[in-house]
Amino acid sequence: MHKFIPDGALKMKVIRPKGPEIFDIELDKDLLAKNKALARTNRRAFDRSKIMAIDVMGSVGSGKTSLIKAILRKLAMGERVAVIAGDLTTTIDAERIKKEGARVIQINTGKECHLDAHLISRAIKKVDLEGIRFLFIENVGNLICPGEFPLGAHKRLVVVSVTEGPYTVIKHPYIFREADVIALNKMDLAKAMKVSASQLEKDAERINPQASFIRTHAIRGVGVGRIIYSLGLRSYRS
Ligand SMILES: Nc1nc2c(ncn2[C@@H]2O[C@H](COP(=O)(O)OP(=O)(O)O)[C@@H](O)[C@H]2O)c(=O)[nH]1
Ligand SMILES: [Mg+2]
Repeated sequence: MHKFIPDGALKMKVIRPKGPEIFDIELDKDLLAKNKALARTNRRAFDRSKIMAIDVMGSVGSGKTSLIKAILRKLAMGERVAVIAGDLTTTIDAERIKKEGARVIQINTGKECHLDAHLISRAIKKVDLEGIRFLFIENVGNLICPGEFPLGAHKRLVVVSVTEGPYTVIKHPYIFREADVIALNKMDLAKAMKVSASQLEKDAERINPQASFIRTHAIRGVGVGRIIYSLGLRSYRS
C-alpha cells in the first residue's frame, strides 16, 4: 500500500515479506475493514453530538499526557472537554488528566498495543457526553499499531520527542503519514540529545507534507497555542 524506502536502504539486501508470506493477511484485512466501519459509526456519533475528537498517538513517554494536560490548561474549558485515556493496565494518566478538570474515562487494553474503534464506541456509551465540545483520545504508547486503527476522530496528533533520537520519524513512516499535526516535544532537551529538530522536520515533510510540524515543550506550554490552532480547536470552540 504505502511505498516508502529511505535513502540508502537499497544498497544492501533487504528481506521484505510479500503478501502470501504473511499467513494471517485475510484475517487482518477483515479486522481492519470492520474497524473502519465502526470508526465511521463513531464519527457519526461525534458529529451528532457536535463533538470534535482528536486521536493522540506516539511512543511511551513522548509526552502525550503532558501535552493533553497543557492543551486543557490553555483551553480552560473544564468539564466541556473529555479525555479517553488508553493504557495497558494502569489508571495513572487518567488521574493526571482529571486534575485539569476534564471528564476522563480510562480504557485498559491489557496486552493490545492500540485502541480500536470498538473500544471507543463502548467508552463513549459510558461517559456523559452532554455539553462536551472536544474529546481527546490518548492512544496506547506505540508508533506502529495505532496508525492502522482509525477510531473515528476528526484529527490525529502524533507526539514524538527528541529523546527518541534522530531516526524516529524516518523509521516510522506509516504513523507519521496518518498525522494531521506532528508535535516535536521535549525541545528543551534537543541540545543535550544532539538531535536536530530541523532534520526531523525535513523527514516529516518528506513523509507527510500536509501535516503541521510544531516544536513543543509540553511542561512549559511552549508551542501549545500553535497545536490548538493547527488542530482547528480555536474555530470549533464556541
Ligand atoms: N524535559 C521535558 N520533559 C517532558 C516534556 N514533556 C513531557 N515530559 C516528561 O516526559 C515524561 C513522560 O511524559 P508523559 O506525558 O507521561 O508521556 P506519554 O507516555 O506519552 O503520555 C514525564 O516525566 C514528563 O514530565 C518536555 O517537553 N520536556
Ligand atoms: Mg500517557
